[in-house]
Amino acid sequence: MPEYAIPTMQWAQVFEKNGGPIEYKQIPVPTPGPDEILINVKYTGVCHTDLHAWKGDWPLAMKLPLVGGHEGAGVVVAVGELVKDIKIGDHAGIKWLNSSCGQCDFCMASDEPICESAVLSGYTRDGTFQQYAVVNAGHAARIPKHLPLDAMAPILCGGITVYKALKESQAKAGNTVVITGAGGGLGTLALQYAKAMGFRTIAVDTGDEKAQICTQKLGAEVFVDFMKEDVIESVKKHTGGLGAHAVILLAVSEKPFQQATEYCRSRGTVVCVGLPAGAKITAGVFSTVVRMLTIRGSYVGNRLDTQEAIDFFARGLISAPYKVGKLSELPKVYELMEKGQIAGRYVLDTSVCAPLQGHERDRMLTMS
Ligand code: 8ID
Ligand code: ZN
Repeated sequence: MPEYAIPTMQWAQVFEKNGGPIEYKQIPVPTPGPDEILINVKYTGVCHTDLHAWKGDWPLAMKLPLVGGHEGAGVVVAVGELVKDIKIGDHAGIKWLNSSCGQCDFCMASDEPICESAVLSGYTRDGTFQQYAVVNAGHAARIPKHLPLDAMAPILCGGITVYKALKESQAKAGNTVVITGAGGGLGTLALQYAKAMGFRTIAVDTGDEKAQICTQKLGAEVFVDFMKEDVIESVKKHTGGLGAHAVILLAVSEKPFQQATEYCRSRGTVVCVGLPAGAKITAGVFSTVVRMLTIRGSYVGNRLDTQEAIDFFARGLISAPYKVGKLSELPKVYELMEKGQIAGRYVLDTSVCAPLQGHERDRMLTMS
């Protein structure tokens, strides 16, 4: 078993209050409890959830000060005394679910994301925007050693979440699924999982770069630009007038949540995944009843969804775009994300941490 020298201090991105400065600084390395492991995070994805957490725009209490992040892929460097099946040197991942009670009705039914005592990485517990992070061993994702950890990181929230949502959609091979927010982190992965699962896809987002990626690289048959086109009419036109069999709502905007039932086919399913602050989903009761529509929420995935999502990736079926930056660049990533300017995911390399240079320090201050 290889031994790793674990430092006492490490680099992290920390904020003390919602919307306040994000400080890139050195903090102590955490110690794992008896049923936990310590992971040397090599890469962490930046999910829009992390931006919601920094802003504090959800009705859900969080830890402060906080190290955000919940898509961390790395190497196990310490294991608690009760952990038997994970060894030092293994590759493992940290996802949104950091632990759950294991005893409630939901946990017993493998529905641990809705456990009321769930601990959330980068929200109620420090997450992956640091070089060393702790996770409950039972909830750590097992990552086969031959898989690249940078491409793996976005699978740990984005991949699992969209794979689960596609399963919840009840779509069958050959059905058409609309992905709104298709050019973003979750959306680009959703197009790839949908393709691998045998679904046809219509991508809804905006801009030439996202249009090109969605149709040329990710398998969408049609791209609908929500800034230029009437989404309801376009989807109906491309589905023979009946609408799509399912809609996966990933956009961080309320409007698509208001429109979705109008272009979902009778008997179809609308799956809410994106979490725009304060948004509501509305649908006419009459049409929901007489068209037998299903509207449901889908929230990350359980441990089996996790391993299945990783397995799709391991079999070479999932290739979504991502850019790699440094952990120190997190505020810049939030700026780009807020403007909708990231096609795919931004992944941060946590191994190249060093004190900030003058111009980088100025940039951090503009975010406060
Ligand atoms: O378990 C869950 N339910 C879960 C898990 C992970 C993430 C939910 N989320 C939530 C996040 O908190 C966030 O609210 O899913 C949402 C999307 O996360 P993301 O994919 O990480 O965000 P992004 O990369 O910024 O992509 C958002 C895309 O939506 C597009 C943007 O152009 C961007 O490409 N978009 C917007 I904003 N408005 C749109 C509209 N009206 C739109 N696309 C279509 N129509
Ligand atoms: Zn996420």
